[in-house]
Amino acid sequence: EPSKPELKEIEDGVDPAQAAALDKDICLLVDEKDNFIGTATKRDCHKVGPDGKVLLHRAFSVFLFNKRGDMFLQRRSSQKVTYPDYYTNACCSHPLYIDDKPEDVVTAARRRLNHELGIPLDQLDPSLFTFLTRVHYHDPGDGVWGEHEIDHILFFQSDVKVKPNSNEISEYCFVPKSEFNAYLPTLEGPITPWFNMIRRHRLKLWWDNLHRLKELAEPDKIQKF
Ligand code: DMA
Ligand code: MN
Repeated sequence: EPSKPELKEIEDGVDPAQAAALDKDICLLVDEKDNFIGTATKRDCHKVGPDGKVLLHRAFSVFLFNKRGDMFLQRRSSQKVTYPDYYTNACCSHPLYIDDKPEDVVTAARRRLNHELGIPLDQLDPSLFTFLTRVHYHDPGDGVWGEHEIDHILFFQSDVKVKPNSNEISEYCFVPKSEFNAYLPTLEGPITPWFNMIRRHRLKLWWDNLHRLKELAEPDKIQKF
């Protein structure tokens, strides 16, 4: 029997690689205490409902520093479905439901640093990640695609080889701490809400203390800034 041709719907204005992830990636739904309570597609986790609400899911944000202490800053590509062309920290994404279980956050961070920044996995030693805290935030984005996450904040400091993926990142640089405050206002584009929140509330403290981050970690806390 001849196989039935498979009709693929093309979503208006959504890049094919990004669209594929919207249906393929299964994210982790959590309660307000970050307990895993179920799963939903990346698409369903980022659609803003008619009431302005977005499903609460688990995420991570990596802040990457080289050994001199300069921070990796990137611009999200125009192909990103959420927050295209926004400036932000090195790498954000979601731990997924893989092999019938929730993926560990550091495993997910290594997977995405490899995919987005092109960093070889053997340069991403899990012991070099510091899990600082968790941030619960909601942002309606463009009104169609938004965020509502418990975001696990990870710092990573090492001299790594980067080869950014242009489907994810359109611009990037390492910013020295002494130039950061003067540099930000010169960027011709918006800054993501989560990067802004961390920047306002914690970035200076953590950046000043890269050598003793473990002492500042509050992994049990879920902050609402
Ligand atoms: C989602 O990041 C996570 C946060 C903290 C906003 P993202 O939109 O960059 O995810 P992905 O790279 O998986 O599209
Ligand atoms: Mn998300």
